[in-house]
Amino acid sequence: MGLKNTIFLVLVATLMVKEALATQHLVGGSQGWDQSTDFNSWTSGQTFQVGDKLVFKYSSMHNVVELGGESDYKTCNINSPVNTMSSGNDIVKLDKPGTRYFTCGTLGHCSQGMKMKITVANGNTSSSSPSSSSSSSSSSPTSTSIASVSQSVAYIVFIFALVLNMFQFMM
Ligand SMILES: [Cu+2]
Repeated sequence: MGLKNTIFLVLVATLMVKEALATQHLVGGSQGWDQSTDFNSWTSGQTFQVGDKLVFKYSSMHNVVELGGESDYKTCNINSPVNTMSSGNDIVKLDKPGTRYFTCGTLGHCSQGMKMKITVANGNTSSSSPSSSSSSSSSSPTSTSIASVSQSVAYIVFIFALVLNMFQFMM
């Protein structure tokens, strides 16, 4: 009984830590994916880490084209895209570190500045296998303030769960 509870609580705490570390970035903030949005200033206020997600919200006059590299990005060449999305509510998972390039495929929008370049940092590198011990997820590096705040909340929950279990063993 006690052991089952411990395993359960450790699993819950591990999930919470991982969830707290993954951020969903609403691209462009409240203005969304639009040619009036200043994407340079938006991206400069964000920290992108592996496991995070980008959420593109936009009207039907736009779409999302992921470009393969810097030269296509600079010249607004959308003829060899890596990926194209057009649902109006697209989610892009940042599954590996590196630079990614996005623009809009509507004629003229890229040259009007509707494009962004993001750098994904290798954040939480703990293995994704569910059998990994809880200690691996507690060895994350210190990062931005928002991430570390949510991280410490998750820690408190985790420690609380452990203490709660120790009490159950003593009963
Ligand atoms: Cu557009």
